[in-house]
Amino acid sequence: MTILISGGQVVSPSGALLADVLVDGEIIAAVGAPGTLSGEETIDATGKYVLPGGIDAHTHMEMPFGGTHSVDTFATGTTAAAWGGTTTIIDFAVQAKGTSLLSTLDKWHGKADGNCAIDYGFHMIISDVNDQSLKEMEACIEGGVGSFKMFMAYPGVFYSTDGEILLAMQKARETGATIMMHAENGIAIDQLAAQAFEAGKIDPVQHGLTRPPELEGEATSRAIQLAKVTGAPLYIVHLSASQALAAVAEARNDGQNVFAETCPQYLYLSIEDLAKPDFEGAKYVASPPLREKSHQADLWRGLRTNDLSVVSTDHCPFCFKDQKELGRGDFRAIPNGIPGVEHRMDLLHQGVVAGELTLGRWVETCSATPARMFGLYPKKGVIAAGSDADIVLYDPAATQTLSASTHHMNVDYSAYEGLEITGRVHTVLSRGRVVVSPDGFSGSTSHGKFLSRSLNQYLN
Ligand code: DUC
Ligand code: ZN
Ligand code: ZN
Ligand code: ZN
Repeated sequence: MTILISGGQVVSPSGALLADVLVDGEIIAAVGAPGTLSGEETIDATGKYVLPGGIDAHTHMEMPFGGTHSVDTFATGTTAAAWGGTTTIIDFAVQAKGTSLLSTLDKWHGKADGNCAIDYGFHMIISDVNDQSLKEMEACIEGGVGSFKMFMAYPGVFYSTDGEILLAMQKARETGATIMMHAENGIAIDQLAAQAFEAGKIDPVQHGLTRPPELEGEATSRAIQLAKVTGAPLYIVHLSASQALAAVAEARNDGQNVFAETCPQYLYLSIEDLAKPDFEGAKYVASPPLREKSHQADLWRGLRTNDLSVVSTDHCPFCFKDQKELGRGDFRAIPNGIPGVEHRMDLLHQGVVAGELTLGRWVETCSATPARMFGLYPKKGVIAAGSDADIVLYDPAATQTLSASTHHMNVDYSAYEGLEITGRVHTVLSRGRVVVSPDGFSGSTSHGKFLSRSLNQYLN
């Protein structure tokens, strides 16, 4: 069956252009001047943007953390993603200490395969660096997982020493893999957190106060130096602080292969949210923590100048009731994470409305660049003949109010409760199938396919 998407403005990193898009089965067959193509069915996109489907390169569905697990399953989380105009996620398989990377990958396939509404891939979290893990990095790459996250935070859990990071980076250099880094100095942070707790400071805001931005800046700089020594490409995940951004910008100016992502929560929320009374602040506990508002302008600028190349959500939902509440009495026990997979396209479109980003940059940071960074281009990330028909019709004139009462994520609160947004997803196609329309969700949680990715296409 062919579908013509007619009359819309097709948006790419170079801007917006009136064009028609012809979909044939799962693939885009042609992009042509208005009125030059025809299809068996037509979707009228007049007044809408026609975007390549969003790619959220950082999500955590069903992730074990601190004795509990994130509450979106692959089924609920990918359905919510589709509602918000995201047609691909890259989630993280998490190696537990004492287990192998390959058994971890099998385990994550077991959770996701057959249970996703949109296409999905995996990164691998390495938390046990040993000869077997290093060897198995090669098999992961063969299996379409060529990006590996490591942690400079969480001593005793996910943490790797500088020596371990060096070894994994050497392997990345050898194989073309990308090392993704959670850059916070966890050794120092754990001391500060213990001191605060012993002084009777137990509220959620302490989570932010004991993880100062300087310790993100320091870890980011250290990761950059380790990457330089080894020659490995480095991707800093969830960058939140001006200090870390400055380190990334300097490395990029020096010609190093360093990339970074930020997340909507760091652009819109702040430590003032963490300081909300009556334990409300727990809703905003994530790591790195929400910062002073003064960091936000730097992050928007970083997105404009490409020192920040990607916007991902770090979607990691824990319910307020019974999960965030585990940390009443000790902020250190609040599970870390903020839900957001549904709202990334909207929140960044709001940046366009506010004059922070161009339309082209919106699509570039939310779709085209993550596709290239993680080996999915041009199957994903672009509206062009031959690409998968992952297409979003976005209505820039519609308005909406974000709320837990209307979102589709399986979590009992919204970090953006009451926020008014100009713009709204109208229709979403995943590989040619209409999965969201004004009539509602018409997809299926068996539709999504595993994406075996190639290596970072900026470098390989
Ligand atoms: N880092 C993440 O990327 N996600 C959840 C928790 C964390 O520390
Ligand atoms: Zn599989
Ligand atoms: Zn992290
Ligand atoms: Zn994460």
